[in-house]
Amino acid sequence: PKAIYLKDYQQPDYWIERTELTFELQDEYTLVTAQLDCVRNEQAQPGAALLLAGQDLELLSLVLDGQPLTAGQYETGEESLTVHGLQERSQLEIQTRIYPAKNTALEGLYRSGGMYCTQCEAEGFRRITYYLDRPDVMSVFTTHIIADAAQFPVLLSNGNLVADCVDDGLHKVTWHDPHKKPAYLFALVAGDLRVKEDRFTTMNGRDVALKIFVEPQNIDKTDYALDALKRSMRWDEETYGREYDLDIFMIVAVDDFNMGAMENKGLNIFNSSCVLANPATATDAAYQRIEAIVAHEYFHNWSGNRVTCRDWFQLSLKEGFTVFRDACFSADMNSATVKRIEDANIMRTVQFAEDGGPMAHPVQPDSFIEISNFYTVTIYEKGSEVVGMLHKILGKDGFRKGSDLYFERHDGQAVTIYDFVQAMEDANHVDLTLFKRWYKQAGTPVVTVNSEYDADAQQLRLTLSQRCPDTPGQSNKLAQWIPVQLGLIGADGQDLAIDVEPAAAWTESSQVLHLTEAEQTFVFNGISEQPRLSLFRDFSAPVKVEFEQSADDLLFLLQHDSDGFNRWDAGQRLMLSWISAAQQGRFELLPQVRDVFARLLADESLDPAMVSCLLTLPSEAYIAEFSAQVDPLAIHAARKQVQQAIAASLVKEFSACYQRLQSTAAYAPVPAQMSARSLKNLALAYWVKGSADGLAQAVSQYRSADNMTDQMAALVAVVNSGASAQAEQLLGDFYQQWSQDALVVNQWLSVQAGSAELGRVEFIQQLLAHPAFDWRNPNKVRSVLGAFANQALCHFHREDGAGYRLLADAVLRLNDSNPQIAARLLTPLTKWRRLVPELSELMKAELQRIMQHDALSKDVYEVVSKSLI
Ligand code: B3K
Ligand code: ZN
Repeated sequence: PKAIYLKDYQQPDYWIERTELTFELQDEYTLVTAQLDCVRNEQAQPGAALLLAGQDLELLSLVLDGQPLTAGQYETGEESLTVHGLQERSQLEIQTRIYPAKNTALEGLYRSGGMYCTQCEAEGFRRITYYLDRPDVMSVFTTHIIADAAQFPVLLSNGNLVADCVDDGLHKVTWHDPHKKPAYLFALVAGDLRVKEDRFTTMNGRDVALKIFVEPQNIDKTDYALDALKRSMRWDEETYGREYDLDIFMIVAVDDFNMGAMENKGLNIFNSSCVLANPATATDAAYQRIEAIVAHEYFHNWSGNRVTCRDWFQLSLKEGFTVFRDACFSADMNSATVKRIEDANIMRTVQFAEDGGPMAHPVQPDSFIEISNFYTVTIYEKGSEVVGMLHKILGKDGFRKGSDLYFERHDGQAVTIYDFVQAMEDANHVDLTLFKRWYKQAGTPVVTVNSEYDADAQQLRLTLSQRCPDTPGQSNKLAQWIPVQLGLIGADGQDLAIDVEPAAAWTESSQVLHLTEAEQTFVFNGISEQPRLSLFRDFSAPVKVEFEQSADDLLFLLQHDSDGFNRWDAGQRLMLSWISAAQQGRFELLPQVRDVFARLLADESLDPAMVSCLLTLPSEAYIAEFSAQVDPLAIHAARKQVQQAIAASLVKEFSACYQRLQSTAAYAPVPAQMSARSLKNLALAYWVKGSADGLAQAVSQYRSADNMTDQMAALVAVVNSGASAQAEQLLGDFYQQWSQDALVVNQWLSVQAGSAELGRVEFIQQLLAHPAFDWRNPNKVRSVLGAFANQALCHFHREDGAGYRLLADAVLRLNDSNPQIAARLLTPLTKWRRLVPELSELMKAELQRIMQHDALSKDVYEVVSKSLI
């Protein structure tokens, strides 16, 4: 397999102005006829050949400007079709045959249960017909679908429905999308689906029909997504001035789907796990995920669809920006601080790990072998953080001016990340040259902090220096523009007034200090007492910070910092220090710490979800990211010891907090209730570990719960308590109750597979053989193998390497049927270099075994080969 480089980008020789597709869905196969109105690019030579991409297609016929083509006038390659003899304007008609029922890769047109659906991003459209399958080729699409009327009462595509009839047992429809778009946004759905409908009136009075299509048994699970959709539409009008642009907006839920959802123009297709919910089957966390993903896909209508990417190296142009947009939406709908904590957690555990591993790449990569491998936390979450830093640097109004200019200037175009930055620069008259390094340099910058207080001069000198470690193919990195949001806190817990030199490095409105050089010293004047430093408030930059602060200072910040994010961060740093002390056999929970925790638990003025965050220990993966060499078994044991100590010393407080938050109100997925439940269930989890009463209460909550949040939290608490008889009983009951609901069964699989108590290798093998498991369904694969390898770390890292072997076997098995999922599953195996030597060798050996397999997919080949360099 060969790499593709950003530097080789060239416009295509032809554009496709109009695309007319006809799909004839038959039992065994589907016939696709494509009429393409091609126009030669002004930059191309007359007579240039037309080079189209195609994959797994049977070519039936080719007609150019009315003349059937014969050998010599075209050539087919492994994954291409070259056509000669085009004029400046020509019409090409291509007929192909495809086999959706055999399509297990879930890219292009495929069958999922009784329905057909598509996934075309990034390069799936070429599995439907030969095409200029690249995002800079934007075309107006008309789609005809013909299928058996009894089996397929619902036939959908992008845009507006312009014809619909039944003729001789065949259902025939035509959809027309007036907005030109790249092929990756094309979609088709066929099935026997029910629909939930609503309407939305846009800010300029346009009446939009909203429709969610689901399989009949799921029609009672659509309310929340519909509500989230309407809130998203309103929010985008209010926050970005962006209005929806078609008369209809559709969402379809599909069970077999490689990722969360897809923003096809006017016809979003969702993994059913990211859209379907009712109180009995979905947890609060699932509701929040649905809200975020519905918003994300909707927001793409402007950031992605109206303005799209020139090429796939610009992927973060739409993904980073759209994640930033959905994060702000979620922050506005729920607790902003809790949302920020969740996002920082993902950055620090998953993204920092990617940055420190063999797949590290910049937000705008230079090359790739398989684009599917680049839908990463770096492109998405770090991309969003970079946009967020622009927001901090330019301020809310400046950012909005920039986004207005961006949308206005580039509407209908396929552009680059730098076009986005240019709009921000032009609208604000600033020079962001230095800032752009965030897009080109991979790796997590490390900021070192030194401070000196001079009581006589009443000055604080703060020296910040930055460095960025080498990453594959990149060394000697330059300083980046790092916004450091900060506060100096006095003994009374109040922020001191800031008067800093150089004054130009400070932005008062956002309380941001601009670090732009490798090392800089800032002098704060008029500081009458030694202050405590609160740095990188609100996680103002995605960096690692080296800063020694005493346990006393951290405990103070945990209680008094006016910045909620840094209260949490101080607590996490304390907990990390305890866990590392426990690893060295010298941990003890100090009485003053215990008292602080007790006060937090009893403080009714605090947001319960926030208290829940404050008292949650860093995950094993998070701890690993903060360790020089990773010993997963030692981390597991140390964390458990700290957890046990907290549970044991605060039994009364946890039980009291739990009782206080018991509620008789009917379940609703609303912020206040969700917040209370999160603390209640955290208290329960600790209480269960601390006493037998807690266990009894968990069993009782399980039995009486009328919603999945409480039922699942109780189940998890019992499973994690180690009370194996009770756990087995409840898990059995749970399966009995829910065996008919695939999404709930997936939760049941993942609770077990991800559990330190249960997730042993032999048990995972049993789950893989369970009737509820199915290798063809990505959600099931993630629920068992993803949960095992990413959460049950003490079993995955078993000393004899059996956990690694299990995962490698699964990767090889999926390599043929679904390469995208196979490559995703590999991620935990790419981290071998950071492990203790014994485990490192075992893990590397599994990668080598995969590498030796012949017929590796591009997806798996890229990840394994890069991991072994
Ligand atoms: N744009 C899609 C992701 C497509 C992934 C293709 N392998 C979902 C999203 O980010 O909104
Ligand atoms: Zn997206």
